[in-house]
Amino acid sequence: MILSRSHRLQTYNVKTTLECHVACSGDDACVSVVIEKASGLLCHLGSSLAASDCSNMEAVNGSVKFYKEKKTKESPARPEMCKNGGVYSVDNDTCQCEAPYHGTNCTHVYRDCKDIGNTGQTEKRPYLIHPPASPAPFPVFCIPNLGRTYFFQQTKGDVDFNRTWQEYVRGFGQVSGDHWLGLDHVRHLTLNEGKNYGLMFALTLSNGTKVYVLYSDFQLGGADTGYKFTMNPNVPNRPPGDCLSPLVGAPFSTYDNDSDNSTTINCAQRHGWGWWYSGDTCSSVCSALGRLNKNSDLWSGDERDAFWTVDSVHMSLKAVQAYLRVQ
Ligand SMILES: [Ca+2]
Repeated sequence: MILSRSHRLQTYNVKTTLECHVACSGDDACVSVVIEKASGLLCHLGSSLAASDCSNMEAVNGSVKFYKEKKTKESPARPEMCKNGGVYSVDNDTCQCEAPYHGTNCTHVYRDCKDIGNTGQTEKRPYLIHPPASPAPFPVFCIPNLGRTYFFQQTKGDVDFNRTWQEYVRGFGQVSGDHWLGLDHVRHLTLNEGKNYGLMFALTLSNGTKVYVLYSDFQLGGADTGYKFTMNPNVPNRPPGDCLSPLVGAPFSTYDNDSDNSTTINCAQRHGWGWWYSGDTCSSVCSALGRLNKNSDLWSGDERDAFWTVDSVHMSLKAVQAYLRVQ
């Protein structure tokens, strides 16, 4: 049997079967080949998938030894198939997707930096992501191969964290530098279906020591809860300066939105940054967002300065990063 004439594009004499497959791959319309052994080898390029429909075949004298289908693309990349702003490229017959979309038809979306890492990208830089719960895409700083999506970072000390409620909700600073991603964005990230996130603090004490504190199953509530967070209460090895455990169930506070459960103190105003404060002690074991101090190992005692409590000693901070990573 060979392909019926209406499904035959070209017929060549070839010396090897390989030559026939090469001819097919060079012809955009070719989706199958039938190689007929006659006096020599006849190569029929076909426009149909011969294997799946025998009505395309007809009997002839001689023997068809085999045919092989050309592997079809995952999905046709025609202009109308490029979704979400993707642009069809005639040159390489693909959709050029606009971030945060990717895939053959630009229908897949990066939900976090882990998704970006899964595509093989490794460059540390800002990327656009779009968790489905978010009404729009937004930029985040990523370390893709480690799956890190930054929540906030303070390394230069050039961004003032004494901000309003609205700024803490929406985010501030540039994600390529010191910044706060925003409570709404983090909330939407932690709603990503099928993903559980750990929240990691990576701290550089002013004496050069690095301290890492990991909280698993971190989940941020929405505006209706005051952005309270939950997490796994079993913090491994009780890390130095377990900052968050005492604050589970506390709503977020800023100087203009005091929910710190103290009737006498406005903790955010006193310290100069927004945080989950609780009670008259405010934030007694850590200050990730206070002013950095690169010159003194020990905390100055000024409540506006950053510190982390390690072995009951308040240590100065010269850098702090916090990121979410898929568990
Ligand atoms: Ca108060």
